Parts: sequence; structure tokens; C-alpha cells
Amino acid sequence: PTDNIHRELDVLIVGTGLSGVYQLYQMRKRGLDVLAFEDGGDLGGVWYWNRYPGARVDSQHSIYQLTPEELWKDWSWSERFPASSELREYFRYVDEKLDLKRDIHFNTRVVAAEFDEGANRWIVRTHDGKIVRPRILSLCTGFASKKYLPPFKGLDSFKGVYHHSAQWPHGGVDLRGKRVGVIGTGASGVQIIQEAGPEAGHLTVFQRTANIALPMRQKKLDRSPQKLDDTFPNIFALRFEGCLDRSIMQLYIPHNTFDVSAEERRAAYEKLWDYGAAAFWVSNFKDILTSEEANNEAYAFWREKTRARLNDPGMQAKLAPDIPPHPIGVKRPCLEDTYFEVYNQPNVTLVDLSEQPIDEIVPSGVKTADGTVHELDVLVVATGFDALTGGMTQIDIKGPNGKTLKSKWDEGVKTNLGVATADFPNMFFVYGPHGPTAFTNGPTAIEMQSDWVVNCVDHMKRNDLSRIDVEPKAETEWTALVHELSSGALWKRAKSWYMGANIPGKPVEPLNFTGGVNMYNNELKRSAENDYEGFVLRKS
Ligand code: NA7
Repeated sequence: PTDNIHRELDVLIVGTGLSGVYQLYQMRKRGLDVLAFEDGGDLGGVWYWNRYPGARVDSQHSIYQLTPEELWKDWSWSERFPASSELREYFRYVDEKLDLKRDIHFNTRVVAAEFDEGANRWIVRTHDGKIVRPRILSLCTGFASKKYLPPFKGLDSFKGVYHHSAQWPHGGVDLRGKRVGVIGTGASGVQIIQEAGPEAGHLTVFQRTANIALPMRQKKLDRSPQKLDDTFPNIFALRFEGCLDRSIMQLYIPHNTFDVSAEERRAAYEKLWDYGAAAFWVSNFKDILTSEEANNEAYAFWREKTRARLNDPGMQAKLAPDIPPHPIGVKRPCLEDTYFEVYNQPNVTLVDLSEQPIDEIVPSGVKTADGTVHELDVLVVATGFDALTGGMTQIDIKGPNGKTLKSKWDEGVKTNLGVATADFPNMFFVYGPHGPTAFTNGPTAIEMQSDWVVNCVDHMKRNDLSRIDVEPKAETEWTALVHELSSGALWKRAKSWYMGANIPGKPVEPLNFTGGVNMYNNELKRSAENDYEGFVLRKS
């Protein structure tokens, strides 16, 4: 009922991870009337929720931060790859600097949004009955805000402590001396296993697919001198030219794998390996993701290095198998430091779910198909996310034709420029599908896309434009481009969140823009410079 409807806004931001924080700051600077709703109890997005032992970012500190000068000048990091707790500290610092919280409602989950065509505004409802009427709905829900919990039979019957990795209790969980089980060996599982191995009384890992994890080569940093580091502006500027991080991209090998001699190839692999981080993935020979033969060669090197760290031939065969579980790099290679050494400990059991799938969860632990019950005190379910789209489609968003976003994207995701979708006017999203999300680091994609959104909203406000729609033709073309760019690579060969393939029933399709950050940025710019080509803007 209309009498419940209060507060008209220029913009409602949903979510206050890096995207929401950045947009709130930039929109306020333009004088826009903006408010943010956040499901969590504080800032941080994924870093608010993911507090499991070992949680940390796998982008290097220099580029995993927001770039306004008033932020980076006075901040410094303690590790090359900062931990989740340090990222929460960073968010506290950002709030102190920018005074963000006065425009944020925490513990406020947006559950529905409906477009009011008469007013050209969204009517947005929260779980606790708040209603606002923004002109623009800006979804800053991130790529990993909807956790995926497989429908394990009997999970509720488990008598021990159970948590999904993305909903870890704030007070932590004492693993010391406990019988701990971890289901899932993605980035979250690997990070947890690495920490839990030395602490647990016994650790049981339930692995469905071996993780082709790469050495992170973590380093402690001296926090003080970074404040004077004037290389940061250069690093930041280069991000939009396609550099993930300048030092890593300098290693990139602009040749095909077999264009060089075996000795040169080996030396090149060793150099990438020693650098660590994502170098063996993003800076490898240029055909690593398109040629099966090239990919196999890189995998063989990885397997040799990894097996050398494992004492037991059984563990070697399961963790670094003869036949690659999938081509290296087509599923997110996560970063580790001591992950493989954990499996040399006598108190660690590896259960291969491809041989013995989980039958059910029973009160005392996990029962596999052969009838074995793996007894546990603590069960960690690190089974990932309904990534890229789930954070948005879990909100009941209805466009003017009555169709929900979920029902639209259930038939295949369509967007224009990875920032908007047809039939959902005045709605934007960032760091989601059809943007460079998985193939750059978070802040790069977030700032690039958010700048576009903020400029567009500002342009609308200044020109008294009350409605923006995606042209269906532009959406068809952008979606075709996203698909075409992915078609030459080996992506389809892994069941991963990159393609929506980790969620049963979700359409399997390219969900990321793989043409590179530079091309993506140029496409954004081209549209904006041509009066928002691909969009229709209207006056009231
Ligand atoms: P991921 O990378 O999606 O990993 C999920 C893991 O859970 C993966 O090992 C899956 O095995 C496993 N999984 C999923 N469903 C099941 C069932 N039903 N039974 C057993 N095992 C299962 O999620 P993360 O949270 O680790 O990381 C997500 C991203 O966050 C990551 O890429 C970083 O960018 C940050 P599978 O491999 O599918 O066989």
C-alpha cells in the first residue's frame, strides 16, 4: 500500500562490499541522494562473511584496494596477500576516512524490488518492512554472496558443529584436537585445510576434484614505508590497460608453448613458479588456455612440482593425478603455501568422492557409499557459491512486464556491457555476469564499472532523465560477444562457477567477459561517449 511507501532517493545501493562502498562515496561526491542497505552487520561484503581459518585474498595487496588518493596514501598492508581480518580492518579505516556508515542500514536484507512505471522508480522492500523508492537500483551484491549448500541428506541430524565456509561464526570455531571434516577443495576448502591440518586432532578431506592449486608465496610486509610508495598511482593506472598487477604481467610470455626449446620452456615455467601468485596461470605461454597440448605440458610441470611435495604415492595419485582433472586454469587456480604438506601428516585422511560419494550425513559424521562413517566433531562445508548471478536473482526483482530477473536469467543470462539487462529499467549491477569479473582483480572491475554507473546516473540527474532502458538489440549483441570470446578456449572442460556449471540446474554458459580489461573498458567508454549507445534514455 502506498501509505507505507516512504523516502524517495536518487539511488539505493544494495550491498556494502568494495562496490557498494566505492559507489556510495562517488555518488555522494556528485551530490546524489543515496542510501545503502546491507544484509551483514558491518561493511566488507565477502570479507564480512568469509571468516573461516585461513581466509585471504588471492590478489596482491597493491591492487586489491580502492584507489582514491585519500585512501591509499595513509594505508599499508602487513602481507602480500592480506587476510580476511586485515581486510575488515581496511574497511573500518575506509569508513573512518569517508564517514560512510551514516548512509548505510546494516542487518537489512533487500528481499524484493518492483518497478513503478508511472513514477519511473523502484519500490524496494527489505526483510524488516522498510520500503524506499529510488530512481536507480544499484546492485552491488558481488559475485559470491549467495552460498551454495548441496542438498546433503541428513545434514540436520549432525550432532557436532557444522558451518558453511561463507557463514563462519564471528567468534571462530576451536579446531584444536578435534576431528574435523572439510567437504570441498575449492579456494575456500584449500585455505581452510591448510590452517586446520596442523590444528585438528584428525582431519578428513572430502575431495571430488583435485585442485590444481598454485604456490602463493606469501610474504610479510613492513607496514610503514608503503605510505610513501608513489608507484601506486602507476600501478592503479595500468590496471585499466589490462594489467592485473604490473610485476606479474611483466612475466607474461608472448609465445606459444612449443615455439621455444624444451630447455627454454622449463626455464620459463620455473620463473613463473618462483614468482608465485597467479603468474603460472595469467603470465604463462599465450596458448595455455586455448591449446590442449600446451595446457597438458603446463600441467605436467605442475604435477611434477606438486608430487615432489607429497610423500605417499597414494596421495600423489589423488592430489596430482596422471590425467588432469580438467585443463589447468579453466577453473580458478587457487593459491596455497602449505596445502600439499598437510597431506603428509599422519592425522590426515583424504576421501576421494569420485570413488566413494557421500551417501548421507549421520549424527556422528559423514557416511560414504561404501558404508564407512567418517566420525567428526566439526564439519565444514566449503561448497562455494551460486556465483555471479545468485546474489541478484535471490532478490525478487520484477520489471515492468511482471517478469522476474530470476525467470529471465534462468533461460540464459543476457546483459548489455555486463552492467544492465533489458526489461529492468533504471537498474545497474557491477562485478557480476558478462563483466571481466573472474579475469581481473575485484577493485579493478568494480571501479571501472562503478565509474560508468555513477557517471550515467549523474548524467541522468543533470539532464532530468528519469528512465534508462537497455536496447534489446544491444543486449543480444553483447551476449553474443561474451559467448564468442569464450568459444575458442577450454573453459567448457571444467565444471566451474565461471560457466555456472557448479550449480545443478543452472544454465551452463560463459558468464565472464574474456576479451580483457582493456577491451572491456573501451566498450564501456564507447557507449558513454556516444550518448550511452545501446541504451534508451527518457525524460519524465
Ligand atoms: P568453489 O571453488 O566453487 O569450490 C567448491 C568446492 O566444493 C569444489 O571443490 C567442489 O567440488 C565442492 N563441491 C560442490 N558441491 C559438492 C558436492 N555436492 N559434494 C562434494 N563436493 C562438492 O568455491 P570456493 O568457496 O572454494 O571458492 C569460490 C571462489 O571464491 C574462488 O574461486 C575464489 O575466486 C574466491 P568440484 O570441484 O565441483 O568437484
